[in-house]
Amino acid sequence: MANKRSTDPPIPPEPAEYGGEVKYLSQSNVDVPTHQLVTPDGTYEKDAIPALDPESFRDLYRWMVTSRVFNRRMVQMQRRGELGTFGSNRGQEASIVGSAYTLQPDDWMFLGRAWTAMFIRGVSMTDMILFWRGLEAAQRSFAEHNSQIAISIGSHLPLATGTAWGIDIEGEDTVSMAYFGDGATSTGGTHEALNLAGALELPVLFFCQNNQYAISMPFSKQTKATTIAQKALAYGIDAIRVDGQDVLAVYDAVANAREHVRRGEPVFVESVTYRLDAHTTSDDPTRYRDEEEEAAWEENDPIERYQSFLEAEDLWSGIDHDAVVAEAEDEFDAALRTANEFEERSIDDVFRYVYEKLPPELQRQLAEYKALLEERPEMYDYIEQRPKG
Ligand SMILES: Cc1ncc(C[n+]2csc(CCOP(=O)(O)OP(=O)(O)O)c2C)c(N)n1
Ligand SMILES: [Mg+2]
Repeated sequence: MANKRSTDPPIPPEPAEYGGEVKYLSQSNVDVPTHQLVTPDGTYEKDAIPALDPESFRDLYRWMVTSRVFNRRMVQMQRRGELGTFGSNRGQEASIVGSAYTLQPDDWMFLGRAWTAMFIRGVSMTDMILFWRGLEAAQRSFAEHNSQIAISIGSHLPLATGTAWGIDIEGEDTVSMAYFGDGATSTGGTHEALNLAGALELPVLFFCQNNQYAISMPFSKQTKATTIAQKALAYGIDAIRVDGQDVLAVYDAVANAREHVRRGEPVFVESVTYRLDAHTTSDDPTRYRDEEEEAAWEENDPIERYQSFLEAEDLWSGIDHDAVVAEAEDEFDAALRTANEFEERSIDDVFRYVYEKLPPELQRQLAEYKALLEERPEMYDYIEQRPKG
């Protein structure tokens, strides 16, 4: 590891050898291993397993199950018309939980679909429901260094790098972490964030969940790169590719990466996983992927794989699966009751939330918006009910 840059003044390059054929630098020469600790059939080498205490091993399981319960309940709510839309992360539990579990309270977190990480960091289910209902109160999690879901794809990566720059200037012993998807790596913001992080050697951890799709766009069409991990190398950033269905491998990789990041060596992690549900509740995946593919990934279930590890280690006896589910259901019921107590917000709130005094441009937009609603009152229903993606 350690990517040391020369600080010598630039000089014309010395070729290694003279003459001969034109040599290509090709990705086919780059060997990209994938870190895995527990195989899909549950085999592992005991010595390679991270040294966690028994309760932490069980915690990883509980968080993954809690995530699955939350996913199920939110999809049900949307189907009943109690939510505009929802983006499930079923299938990605190991990838999200294994990584988030390595973070320290003062670290900064920016994310997209990895919202389960918020719960691990103390954000309430109420706030997550409020977020998906479009209520600004959900943004209060930022006070605890947890930035709510970035809807504009890739927009949070420059923020994560900028935050890392602040950490560096202040000399704090924390890191900034950005979760994002395979699709986000095609945005300009991702390039800028990676380049600046590498050039300034900032304490930022880039965690890309390659869940194989950006809505209907498969990974094979997203990029000509054979892996996402190797993209980091061009920025002088070291990378790890990890099996995202193996919670212990993800934990191990990210805990290791976090140590490098603390020292100002940014790291890029590609976690290879799969989104089992639709992109959001507004999407129909049968239009772009077949059942055999989904069935193969259902088989590669991260929770079942981890259960077999817990059983082999005799840690399973300390877990009451039904009680974990019941507790998550109760927490969800209570969170929903609190969320339902929030009054419906007016259009004004959307404009007034950020600024104490509304800037002229937003004043103009608000007036235009109100005039439109007065002229065409039926638009109000359309705005409230329209599915978001
Ligand atoms: C700037 C921008 N362009 C387009 C969209 C519409 N959109 C929402 S999610 C998404 C795909 C994101 O794919 P990926 O980064 O792989 O994350 P995933 O949804 O798979 O977690 C797109 C194109 C958006 N939200 N923001
Ligand atoms: Mg994706």
